[in-house]
Amino acid sequence: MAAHNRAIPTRDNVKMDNETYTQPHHIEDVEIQEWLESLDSVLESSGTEVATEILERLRAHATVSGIDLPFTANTPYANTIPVRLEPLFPGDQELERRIKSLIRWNALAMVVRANREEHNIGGHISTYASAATLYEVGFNHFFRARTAEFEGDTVYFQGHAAPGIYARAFMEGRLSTQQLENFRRELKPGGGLSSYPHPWLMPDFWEFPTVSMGLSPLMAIYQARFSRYLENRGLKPPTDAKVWAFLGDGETDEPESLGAITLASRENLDNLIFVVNCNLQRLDGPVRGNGQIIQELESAFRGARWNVIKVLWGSEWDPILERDTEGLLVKRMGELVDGEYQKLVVSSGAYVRQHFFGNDERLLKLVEPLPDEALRRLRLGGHDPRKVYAAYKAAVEHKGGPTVILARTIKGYGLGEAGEGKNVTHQQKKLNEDELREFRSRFGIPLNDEDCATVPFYRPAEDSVEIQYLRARREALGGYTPKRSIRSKPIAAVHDELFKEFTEGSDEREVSTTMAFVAMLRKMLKDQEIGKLIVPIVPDEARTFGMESLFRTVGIYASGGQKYDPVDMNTLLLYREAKDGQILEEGITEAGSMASFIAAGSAYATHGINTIPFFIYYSMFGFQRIGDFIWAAADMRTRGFLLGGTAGRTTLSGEGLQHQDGNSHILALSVPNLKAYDPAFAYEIAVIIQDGIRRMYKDGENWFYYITVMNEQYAMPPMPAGVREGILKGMYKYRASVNKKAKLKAQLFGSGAILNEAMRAQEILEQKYSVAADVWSVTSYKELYVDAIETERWNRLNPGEKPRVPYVSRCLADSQGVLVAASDYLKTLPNMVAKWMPRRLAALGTDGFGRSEGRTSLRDFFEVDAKFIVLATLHELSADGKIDAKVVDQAIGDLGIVKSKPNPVVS
Ligand SMILES: Cc1ncc(C[n+]2csc(CCOP(=O)(O)OP(=O)(O)O)c2C)c(N)n1
Ligand SMILES: [Mg+2]
Repeated sequence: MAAHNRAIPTRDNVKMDNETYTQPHHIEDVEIQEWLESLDSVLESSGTEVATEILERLRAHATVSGIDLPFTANTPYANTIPVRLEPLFPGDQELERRIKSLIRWNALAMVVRANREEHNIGGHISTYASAATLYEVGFNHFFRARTAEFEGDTVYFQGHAAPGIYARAFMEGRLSTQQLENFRRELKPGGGLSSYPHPWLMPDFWEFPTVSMGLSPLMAIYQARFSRYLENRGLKPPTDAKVWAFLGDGETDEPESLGAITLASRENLDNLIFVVNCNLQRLDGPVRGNGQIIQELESAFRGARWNVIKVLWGSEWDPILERDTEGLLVKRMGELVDGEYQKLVVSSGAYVRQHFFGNDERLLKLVEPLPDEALRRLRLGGHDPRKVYAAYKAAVEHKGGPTVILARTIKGYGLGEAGEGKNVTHQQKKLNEDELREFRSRFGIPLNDEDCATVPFYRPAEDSVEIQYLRARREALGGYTPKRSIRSKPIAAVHDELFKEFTEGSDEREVSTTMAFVAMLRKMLKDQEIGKLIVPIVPDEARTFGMESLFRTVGIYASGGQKYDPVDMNTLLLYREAKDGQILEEGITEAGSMASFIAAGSAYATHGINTIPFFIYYSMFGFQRIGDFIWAAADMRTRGFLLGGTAGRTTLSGEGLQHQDGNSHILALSVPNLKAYDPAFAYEIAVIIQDGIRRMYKDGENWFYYITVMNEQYAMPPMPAGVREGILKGMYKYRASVNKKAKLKAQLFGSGAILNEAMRAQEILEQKYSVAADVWSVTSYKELYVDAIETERWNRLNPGEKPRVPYVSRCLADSQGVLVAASDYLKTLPNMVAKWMPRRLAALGTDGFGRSEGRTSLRDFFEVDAKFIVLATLHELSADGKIDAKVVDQAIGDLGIVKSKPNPVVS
């Protein structure tokens, strides 16, 4: 029967259950009662292990006897931890409640005041309102700070709960009234607080950007795994530090949120704890109005072998549940869909009695002694510190795998008419005076009516019991959190020797820039100082980039070691996995690989270790696919190298439109602290990487790098003298024309593998058309652009001073002739610096969809090969009146260009 297979109760099977239930059930009940009682007695006399064994045997027996038991990964809609196993709450619950209430008030005040000050400045009240207990139990009892002796726990805070985290830091005396006053107004004198957790904007406070939903759960998983990687590789001692990730229930709909949960269990990450704030609502309305998000998540996580702890009902429910010897109440709890639960939140006690308990006389009886008001105030688990404490304690003590806590809460808890449980609550930013007073009274904030109206921030005196208690708790846990600090020491060496070999050329041997990079990586891995710090990351693409020899030399990280003899054991390039393996072979997940890159590239702060990640991937699956993770990496001040492999729309042959990347350098423009390079030669890469390591890991600058590498093979020339600065700044003259007498002149700009096309064009132009052309290698249009706009800005702000000249203009100041640029990326890349060039620029590029074709045909199709560079040059000369248009027309024929060919931009 279909209904049998449902793990989650829906209206249909609820109805079915009810029908079964309304049949004469007397005998059935007695029987059930007997079974339950015998289980209870086993539990009492022999404990849970024996009871589990019996149930498992019973299940097996049932299957053998032909009973088709429905599969379910769900447990009943009840707390996972039974009352009898609840630990004692170790804190002063009343005092903690008072502190929490004050934090609630200040968080609310921050948002309300900000929006009074400036209409629509935004901010969120209801997310923190629902999560306050979840955080406060953590702050008072669990989150250990980073200290000199202990690395500390890592906490990913739900982005929209930021006001609550600020309000706590205010109570701790870490943030001033003025800073709170300037919430979301960072440009105010004295600074303000950023809307959400942004390490870029508050580098001493926030560690992890979390507000783009779905990123933090995935980052947290890889963070926890990276911690183990550091331990297994001997880079840090093993600790019991935890990674906590707080997420919204709505957030779990992002594919990234649940996308890597099997990695966490596969890797036995018992250092990882997810806390899902299940307020059953998202921005627009219920997360699963017609279903149950908690049960859905439970089955997903249990299916992925996580330890799932449901915290659904508060202590007030315990005595009622205890009276319910028949299990009717738990059954009823599992019947409601979330839309109904949400309705109960906003309803009166009488409504709850009638609509929740009212469908069965026996249920009504259970709550008969309770007045309506008490029914309305039956707390949910996520608002009960005792229940939350029990769950957290169980989570930190759990061994062998990750834990997820599904905590039921109310969105906008305590806002009453102003939004508690209402669909509009996410957007609530303004409370009127009555609503403020009600909130004040409900949480016992010591403010009179008049003061209340001005929504002041409230912090008890330094010597008050509240502040003393809060400080003492944090002291016991090592200090304050969140707090970001750079804990690593800069590296020492400059590594000239390491890179020298790559500046000497390949002696006519044809190699690709990818091969050159891999050779550099191999060499870096052997270096005394940085070797062990290198973290190579690949998404199942090592063979694509010729990195398989590294499997043998440094090994693939496998937390449990290699449990089998690899099929290629006796070969040189065997697939070697090891507990201390260095390569993070992530499998086919660019998002996961990027999360590893972020963990490794921010370890200088999180762990105080200068790990240097090199993440190499198909360039098309980088910015385009996981751009938001790259943006988060930037926010986090992540350091390291992204290598866009098989780059270039015409350099990657055969693969067609989903692989051929002509976009990534355009997308890289948008990341402010990213340096993006499109190098042509091995020595250029060597210069960029060496300088990058110096800047990031020696001088502590907050950059990260994007370098495209290609698989077209050609001889790598030795490095000419004096080009180092030009490589880093974005361009240098690579090969000047030897023809000093020619009247016709041109400057050709090439990048990446297309530089070779520019050089071929140079030869054709000299030999066939008497044009003396200089060839420039443009390693980074982004660097040229950023320098130019900065220079322009300086000039604008310093009108009386001698104007500065952008680097690109300086390079070309004495140049002669027409200007033609060609790259394997969109035409806009060279065009964006055209205005700082001394004359008009003709830009060739690869706008349009890729094609499955060979390199030669692709370059012809996209019009970026030598002949099109020649044509563009001649056309520019003709436009300048230097040659006749007929020469150009003739050249089209001579060069073999077909005028009627399709337009690559739109075909
Ligand atoms: C990727 C992404 N999409 C959309 C949003 C906009 N957004 C912010 S909060 C929110 C609803 C959050 O609901 P939930 O995750 O349940 O958190 P709650 O506030 O209920 O705890 C949405 C859609 C976002 N921040 N990130
Ligand atoms: Mg929610």
